Formats: sequence, C-alpha cells, structure tokens
Amino acid sequence: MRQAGRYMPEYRALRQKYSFESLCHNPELIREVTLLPVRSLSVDAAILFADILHICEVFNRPFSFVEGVGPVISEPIREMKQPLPERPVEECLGFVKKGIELLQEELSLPLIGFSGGPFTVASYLVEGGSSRDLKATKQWMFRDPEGFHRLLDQLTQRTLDYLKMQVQAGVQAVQIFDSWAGLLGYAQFRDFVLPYLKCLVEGLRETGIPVILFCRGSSYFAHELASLHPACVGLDWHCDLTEMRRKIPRIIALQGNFDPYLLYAPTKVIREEVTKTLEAMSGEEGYIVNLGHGISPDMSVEAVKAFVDAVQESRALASL
Ligand code: 1CP
Repeated sequence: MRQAGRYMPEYRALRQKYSFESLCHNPELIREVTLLPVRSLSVDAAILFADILHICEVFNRPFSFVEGVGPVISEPIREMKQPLPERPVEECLGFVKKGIELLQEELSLPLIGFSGGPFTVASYLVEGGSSRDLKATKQWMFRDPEGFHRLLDQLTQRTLDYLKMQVQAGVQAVQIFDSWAGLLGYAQFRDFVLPYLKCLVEGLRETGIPVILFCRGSSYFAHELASLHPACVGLDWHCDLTEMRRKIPRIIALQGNFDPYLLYAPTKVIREEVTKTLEAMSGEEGYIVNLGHGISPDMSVEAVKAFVDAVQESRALASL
C-alpha cells in the first residue's frame, strides 16, 4: 500500500525535479519509481507506480496534483444524460503500458498492476478531488441513480480495457482499489459498488490474472467482496484476521491488515506485532502480509524496513 512515495528520500529527490504528473507520464520514470522500494526493501512484489486517476484522462478530465491539496479535477461531473465523450484507453494511457514493458526487462519480482474501483474514481470525478464525506457524490447518487449508474457503467468498461492493457503488457496480478466505497451504506454498497466490481472480476477471468479486491470498510464488506470470487480480498485493520479466515472460503486469499499507524511505533513494537500476526496465521497458505491502507509521507523508511524484515525473518524461521 503506497510502497513507493514521499516517505522515501529518493522519491522526494525525484519530485524536486519533476511534477507528479510528469513522473507518472514518463515510462522511464515509472520504471525508476516502481523499482525504488524493490531496491531498498526486501519486498516480495513490486507495485506499479501509477495512479487510480489516470483513467480520467480517457474522458478528457486529467487530474493535476496540487501540493498540500491532493489530486484536483478541474471540471467535475455532476450529471450525465448521455455517455461522456471518450478516447481509446491505449491511445491515452499508452505511457502506463510502456512503463510496464520497460519493467519486464529489469524486474525479477512479480509486478502488481492496479486500477481504482469505478465508485471511487467516480467520486473524484464528481467531487473534483479528495473529499471526506463524498457529499456531492451521494447527493447525485440519491437524486438521480440512473444517471449515476450511467457514469459507473462507462467507467467500468474503460477500467476493464485499462486492466486488460496492463495484463497484456505483463503485470502478474491486479489490485482494484475501491478505497472510498466504505463510506457508503450497505444497500448503496450493494447497488453502486458490487455490480461494477463483479463486472471487472468476471471480465478479467479470461485473462487468468489473479485479482485482489480492496476497499476501506472491507472489515464489514469482506464477505460481499468474497462473493465475487476474486483471488484475494484486501482487509482494513478493523477486523480480526483469524476470524475473517474462518468466515471467508480458503480458496480466496486474504491480504492485510496492519494498522498503517503501526509504522509510527518503535521498531521493537513493529517486530512484535508482525510476529504476533504471523503466529496467529501460521499454516495459512493464502495470506499476504500488508498494511490495511497506505503508508503516510512522514513515516520513516527504517520503520517500513523493520516491518518488511520482520516478515522475512519470521518466514525464514517458519521454514526451518
Ligand atoms: O507504490 C505505490 O503504492 C505507488 C502507486 C500508487 C497507488 C497504488 C499511487 C501513487 N497511487 C495509488 C493508488 C491511489 N491513488 C488510490 C488508492 C489507494 C488508496 O486508497 O490510497 C487513491 C485513492 C489515489 C488518489 C490519490 N493520488 C491520492 C489520495 C488522495 C486522497 O483522496 O486521499 C494521492 C495522494 C495521489 C497522488 C499520489 N499517487 C501516488 C503517489 C506516490 C502520490 C503522491 C504524490 C506526491 O506527493 O508526490
């Protein structure tokens, strides 16, 4: 979860030279930033350096990243009577494809591609950027569900094209981040999130690629996500992993679910927490250690290293 990013001095140095947009649009720099954590941490996989909001470019709504504010989309969408004008995904997002291809030449670890979930991307398009409560999104959703479904449907189709392009270019798994879906009520989650994630999971089935589904709120929506039969469900930190393991069929792997703020703790505490969780999950094959959400920019590289090293050491001990 945000394996690359501002907590790394090498990333901050690159950001002195390039804007976030120019970093993301340059295939050589995509390769470089993706490789930064791989070079300095003993991780088992690399996550592509990109953003869930690139897909907005297909609808001629590119985002800019404003320091201290976050991603901004200058022309928010508040209603939709007919399909949005769009351009082919490969034509707009070929830089991501090229970045993945360049990585194939250098990377010996599996590469995880990703997209946003349609609801989460829609929320940025409607709000014009980050929002704590998704007020404008929910206002539209309740006022004009048909129009909002049209937006979700179009986003889903293009997201499927985008993920298939990543698979073709060489990623070995994809994660779908429906980060803000957890802000919805249960009925709305069922109406405005699940059918679109289902469409993505089923649309990707023919590629054979493992799909990881994640949302904030997955502690209570996990069984709904599992009902779509992805390869893996990513969990936030509000649930007990072993209890989830009992509830979710073992054919579906679980990923997570450390509180990211553990990375503010002293190294000793980080190690203890990792060991406790790995002991609790010992013998479980389908478990991917991860945070329950992203690393924050002010977390230390030493803390992230301690976390990853503790996992590798516990694993080495377990295999003795
Ligand atoms: O290694 C990696 O994890 C980097 C790749 C990556 C991923 C997987 C980035 C780079 N962004 C994302 C996904 C992403 N982007 C999500 C889903 C995951 C999550 O919930 O965190 C979301 C919601 C976004 C949107 C976005 N882009 C945000 C979040 C804003 C908010 O509303 O809270 C931010 C901060 C960005 C910019 C961004 N994307 C990535 C990085 C390294 C940055 C920071 C840019 C910078 O300051 O240099």
